Amino acid sequence: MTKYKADIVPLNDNKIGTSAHGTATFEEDSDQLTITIEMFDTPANTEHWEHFHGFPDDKPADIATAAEDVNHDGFVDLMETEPVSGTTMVPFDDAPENMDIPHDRYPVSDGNGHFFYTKVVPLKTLQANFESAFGSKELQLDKRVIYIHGVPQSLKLPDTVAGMVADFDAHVTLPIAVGKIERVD
Ligand SMILES: [Cu+2]
Repeated sequence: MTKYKADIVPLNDNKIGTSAHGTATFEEDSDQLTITIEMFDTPANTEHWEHFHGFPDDKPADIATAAEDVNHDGFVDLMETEPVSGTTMVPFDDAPENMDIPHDRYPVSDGNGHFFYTKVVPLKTLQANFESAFGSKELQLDKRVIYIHGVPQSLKLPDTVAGMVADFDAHVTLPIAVGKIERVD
């Protein structure tokens, strides 16, 4: 069994009015990946997309910070995270192994901005789909970062905030927290 964890720290907290934070753990054995994510102080009563992001080559991903706000609109949007964090890879939704990203089957926070997510994923299925998408079946979790997304539609976003994915707009994809996944020995 190989264990990984991530300390998840706020992003865009000065704009969204709450500092989302939490932890994620990943336990990988030969045929299962067990994922646990607990978040606090996210925007309340809101669906939160969550994924690991990374680079398809061997480059390690790093977390985005305010420095990634290259258009200086005060928000680090999804596109601005890509130079340091790479692309969206695997969702933490109702079926991570399917690697289906744009949909509404992600966790929803309660009235206090809390949610708890856990899922046992069939590793072989996930690895096969990961290889189809990115050319390698190795998840390389210690080279990935976890992103939590999502603010209410009522939050006013300037037009400069990008992040439309399929039918979902920048409110859904705006990053609210991020953590580097590290191996635990
Ligand atoms: Cu994501």
